[in-house]
Amino acid sequence: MFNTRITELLNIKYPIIQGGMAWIATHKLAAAVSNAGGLGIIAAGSLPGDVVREEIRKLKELTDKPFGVNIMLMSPYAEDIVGIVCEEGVPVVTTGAGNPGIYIPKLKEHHIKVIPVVPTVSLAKRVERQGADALIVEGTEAGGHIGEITTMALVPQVADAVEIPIIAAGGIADGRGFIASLALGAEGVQMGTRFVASAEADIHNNYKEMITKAKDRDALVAGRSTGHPIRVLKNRFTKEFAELEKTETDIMELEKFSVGKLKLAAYKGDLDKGSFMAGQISGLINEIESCKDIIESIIGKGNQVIEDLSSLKGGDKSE
Ligand code: TUI
Repeated sequence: MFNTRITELLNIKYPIIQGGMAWIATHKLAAAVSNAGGLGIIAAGSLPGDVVREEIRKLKELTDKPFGVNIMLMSPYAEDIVGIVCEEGVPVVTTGAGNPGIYIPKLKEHHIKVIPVVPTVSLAKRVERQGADALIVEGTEAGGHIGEITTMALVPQVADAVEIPIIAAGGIADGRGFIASLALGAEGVQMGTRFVASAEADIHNNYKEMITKAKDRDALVAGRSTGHPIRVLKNRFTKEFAELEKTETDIMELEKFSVGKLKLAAYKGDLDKGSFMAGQISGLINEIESCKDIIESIIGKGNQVIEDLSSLKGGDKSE
């Protein structure tokens, strides 16, 4: 049942990984996903090392299943976090927002499985050469910091370009997206937005409701002019940010305007000033469910989709 190189590599029941969303992916969410048979991830985001170490220890009290830590490479603490995951015996590291190449040798020495997020074929090939164990291939449909290529176009191109197993991300929230990803050559999926709108996500309820109420066109891209585009749900913050971007405001000012706004969304649920990062698939998500229900319904619906598709099989038009 959906046993792939990813379930084998990570020693998990289902090939479903939780995204490492800064300020959202705490030990509570990660434990719920790991206990439901997926891979839960703690997001280091821009947290200092001692806080991340505590999160790892709290997670270990809640699960004996495999889990991971996401290292956001633009964080000033990225190098410290690499040291901490090595000391704490973390089994899996995912990385985002940069090339993790310089850290891979140390992580591998500590027998940590390294799975970078890549938004292009060229970076996929480079990190494979540098020793990555698998890749998370993330399309522009995703929430937060994004690349430019869609999941549909990027996943098969990376699948053809590398030997290591790949996990599709960006725009996936149900059994149809799961099976589509496998059809494109992925051996697992990573979901962020779907798990933000879960019962166990330890964030303000307004964030979850922003997602369940969102429609197909509500997840916009802000900050293209800064070189760090982020996908975020439309609100007063995105409107004011877009207006600032049209003016001569320099990049440092723009970055300053957005710093801290994600925390404001996650902790305070500030509907006007918060930055509610979320993917284009928000429009598909209408209910807050437990991580166990989310995962089991994806697997159940996935089996159903395969069955339905198999009736299309065959090429003899005369039948
Ligand atoms: O990292 C993410 N999503 C994030 S990180 C984040 S915190 C943040 N906030 C404001 C500005 C910037 C970051 C919020 N959401 N997803 C994984 C991801 N990684 N998406 C795209 C990339 C990526 C981009 C460029 C990975 C590597 C990369 O490499 C460039 C290079 O150095 O070659």
